[in-house]
Amino acid sequence: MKTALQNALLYGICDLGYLSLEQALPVSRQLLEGGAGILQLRAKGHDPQELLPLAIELKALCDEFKVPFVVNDHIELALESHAHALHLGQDDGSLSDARERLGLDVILGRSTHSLAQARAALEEGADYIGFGPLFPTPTKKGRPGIGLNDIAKMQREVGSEIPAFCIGGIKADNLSDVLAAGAQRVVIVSYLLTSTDVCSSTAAILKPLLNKPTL
Ligand code: TZP
Ligand code: MG
Repeated sequence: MKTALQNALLYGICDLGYLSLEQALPVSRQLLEGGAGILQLRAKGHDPQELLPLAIELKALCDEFKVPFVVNDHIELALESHAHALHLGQDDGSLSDARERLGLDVILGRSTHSLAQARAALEEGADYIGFGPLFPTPTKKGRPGIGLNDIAKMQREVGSEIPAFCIGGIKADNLSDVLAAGAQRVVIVSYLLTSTDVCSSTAAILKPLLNKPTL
């Protein structure tokens, strides 16, 4: 799955802040049919034990599409669902502890909110990073947007070593600005999950990502 991670340009999230449990699986399938190259289960405020059946279904779905399945925050849930990856925020514990428990094959992702944090995540052994939020976003309330100015530098220093996904407030209207600033890969949550046709919106977002020049 590490090769699949290298190929992923668009990171989709099954976020239970936007989707009901009933919608989670069919909408995730639409994200993957539209071309998302990696899929995360994000379920803030949910009891991780109750998420196990969904996590197992999403893992099987991701296996079908040969894309990595990522569990956000919960190491036990990642272990029990045999997720390909675990994503940890800045306050979610050390990557080396997670690596010890999960082994070398599991992909570890880290959220970063500055160039310094992006550099540190690379040092710490992250397999990929999220970088943002670029713009303020209701999906991550209370965190200011970091803007576009550091993307090119982050891309050169960190994104040349591990996949770096820009995140936060990205939608069809501002994607060209984000790409012009140097982004190579993106995570998009609310714009895709609130779209009336998730599959076509995902495919439309993917197109310019496939055609962008590398730095
Ligand atoms: N981390 C930084 S911004 C963000 C996360 C999880 C949310 C991104 O969601 P959206 O809806 O695409 O702005
Ligand atoms: Mg977290």
